[in-house]
Amino acid sequence: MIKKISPLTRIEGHLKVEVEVEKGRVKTARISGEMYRGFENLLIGRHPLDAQRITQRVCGVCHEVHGIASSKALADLYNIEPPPNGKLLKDIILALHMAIDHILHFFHLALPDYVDFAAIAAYRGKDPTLLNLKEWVLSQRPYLFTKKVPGDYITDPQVALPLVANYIEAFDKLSLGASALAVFGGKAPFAHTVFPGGVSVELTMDKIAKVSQIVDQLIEFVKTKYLPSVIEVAKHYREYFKIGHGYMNLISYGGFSATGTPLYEPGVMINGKIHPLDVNGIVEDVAHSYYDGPPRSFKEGETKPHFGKKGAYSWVKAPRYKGHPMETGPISRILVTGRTRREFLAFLKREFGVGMKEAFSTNGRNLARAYEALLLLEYANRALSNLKPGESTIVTVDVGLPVSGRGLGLSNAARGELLHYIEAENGRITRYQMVVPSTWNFSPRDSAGKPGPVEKAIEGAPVRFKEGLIEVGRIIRSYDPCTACSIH
Ligand code: NFE
Ligand code: MG
Repeated sequence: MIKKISPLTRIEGHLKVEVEVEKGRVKTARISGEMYRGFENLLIGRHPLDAQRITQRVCGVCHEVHGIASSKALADLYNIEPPPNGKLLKDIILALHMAIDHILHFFHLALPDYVDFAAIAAYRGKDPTLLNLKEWVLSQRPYLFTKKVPGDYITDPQVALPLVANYIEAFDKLSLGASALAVFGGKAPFAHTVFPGGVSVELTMDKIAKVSQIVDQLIEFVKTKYLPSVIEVAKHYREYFKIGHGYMNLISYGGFSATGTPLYEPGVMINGKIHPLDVNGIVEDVAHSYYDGPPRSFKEGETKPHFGKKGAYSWVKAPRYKGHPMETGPISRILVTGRTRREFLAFLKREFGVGMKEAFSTNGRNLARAYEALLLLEYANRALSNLKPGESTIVTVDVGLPVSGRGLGLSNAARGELLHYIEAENGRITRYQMVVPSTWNFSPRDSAGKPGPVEKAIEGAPVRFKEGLIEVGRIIRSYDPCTACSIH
């Protein structure tokens, strides 16, 4: 029997999943990105610096990450290096953005898959915001809370109410985080101070103090609300350590190194074994995607759309590393890096008595994301204390320079590792290619017929409710899908 989710809600972009169900389990899955974007093509012929502004608009969820990745590719093209303050500020903006993106993912996008918000009807307290939500739920207006996919939701008010309260508080934390982003980014979303040579901000003690104070509040929220909420959900749904396994293949570019002690190391894990990263091993395959051409290195890639191509079923390309489908995300950075791998695995053992194999699961990914939010905010604090007010934050680029050459930017985003690549001739872009986290995770099959990482993770998933695919939905969401990004 073929069943589908289309569209998957609470994500950016248009994503469809079709599964073949046999004896109550998923046999095979196909994931389709359903809308062409064309950012790579529309950059051709433009001034290289336009790329940093335009690519930042690829997505409204991960709003800083493409700007920062592009600025790194452009710094390589122009052969410039930001001063220490400039590198620190880029790291701080990225870390702050990713931490609040993780909070948004868990509470506002994932939690409604686990908790029946109607439990708020039992609320007897005095908190005005919760009372407001109770009234809203009782009014039957909010589709999100009343018309749910059938499933095994948490309905016990004892468990549900604190989670719902944290869901509400998380909105305030997003706004708080955005106000810190605006201090160094000029505004949020879409920082307009980020340039190839650094960050154009006048660095003063009061700005550093303001951001630092917000980072402390976010750390408090992650420690006392976010991480405990994810742990609570994982304890309630222990079987999700066995659901959504996928390949044990991970890719990390390393990152957050401006303080001199990198938080993450570059590397790959293939079938559970770690190897050094070789960027030249990254190839994009379009056998089942709506584009023409053979599998090609990102350095030779192009984006020639061909809707309706025979055998194709997605606008997402299929990046492969030396032929392997690779998963990326907080879990890939954490498990590829020695120090964070040891610490995270010790945390999983302590809290749940599980190990490496169970880290590759729906719960494992959600826990890694919350764990990373804390790592990123603590890193942001270290980076803030390394800033030197009064010293330069930026070196400028001669925009009139008829630059020719190539530039590679390896960077990080909330959903995984992000690559931007530019080629220019006489001051005009001739090629621009992005290999984006959700492109790796949500890729379709490749020329060898190998399913993409999420397609693989869904195989074998239980389908326990006749109407709907709650288990499949939870697996997909543990990757924090962004179809806008994955197609770009
Ligand atoms: Ni549109 Fe994005 C992030 C990027 S996902 S969300 O994080 O890059 O691929
Ligand atoms: Mg691309």
